[in-house]
Amino acid sequence: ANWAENHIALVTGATSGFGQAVALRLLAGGARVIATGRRRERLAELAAEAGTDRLLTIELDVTEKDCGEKLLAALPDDFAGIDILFNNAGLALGLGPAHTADLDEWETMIETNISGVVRIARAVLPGMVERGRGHVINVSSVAATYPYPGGNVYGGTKAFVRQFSLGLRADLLGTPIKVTSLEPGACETEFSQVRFGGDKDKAAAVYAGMKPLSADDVAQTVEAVLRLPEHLNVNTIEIMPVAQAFSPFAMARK
Ligand code: NDP
Ligand code: 8X3
Repeated sequence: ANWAENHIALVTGATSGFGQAVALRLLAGGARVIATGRRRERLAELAAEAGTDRLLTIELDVTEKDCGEKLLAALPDDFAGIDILFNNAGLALGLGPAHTADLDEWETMIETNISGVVRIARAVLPGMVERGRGHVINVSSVAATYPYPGGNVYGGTKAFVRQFSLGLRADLLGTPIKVTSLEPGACETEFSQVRFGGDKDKAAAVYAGMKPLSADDVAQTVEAVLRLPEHLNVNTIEIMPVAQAFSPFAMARK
């Protein structure tokens, strides 16, 4: 039961979805967890639900350039030696074609999913290398590999996360630090509500009539990856609901 005892985990985007589920699983496994996100009231709810002083909640917006250093500077000693990073804060905005998309939405995705992931990784990695201990799990997506209409910049950001993760492995060779690119398919969280600007019906329609992954399915996968032997690195892990698969190429026919 105490598989995560003696670990200190930083989870970004812990106010909802995968991040919240992973934070709860890590806590259940005995870890100390730093749970972060922008929504203060959600962090308070998580703290109330967890009911343990092994949880530290900190408001953090990954679109702020110095968020990584600021976070590390704010950590009390008993949360300072982060050895698990669940680098997860991210979002999709819109599902329209590129030529009508909102440039501000594109830039927000790039700032959050690319710059945010990079900022947190850059802040946390030196300590992991110094202590000779750590596992970074960056949250990519099936959208990194398989393009779909309207996925344009979102898919591009997730392809970045995948390739960045593989590049980190190259740089960290010779250290015991692990890096994994986690690439899930359709999972019912607040993801589609955010993508569709809060339209709950449109979000629900994405998962209608099929069984999507749950946030805890993803957290269970993360736990499994974290529990593998020290000498084994999962470079990438792609998961989908059984009810999701691939399509033939689309053709524009006359
Ligand atoms: P949710 O919308 O449920 O959760 C997203 C989390 O990211 C929230 O906790 C949110 O917190 C946080 N977040 C967003 N923007 C920022 C920011 N600027 N600074 C800090 N935190 C931020 O969606 P998911 O749990 O589904 O998404 C988590 C990750 O998984 C994302 O990277 C997403 O792209 C990816 N993903 C999702 C899939 C799915 O089908 N659901 C499949 C594959 C990948 P707050 O708003 O409080 O800041
Ligand atoms: C989220 C999954 O298929 O909506 O990354 O892009 S998908």
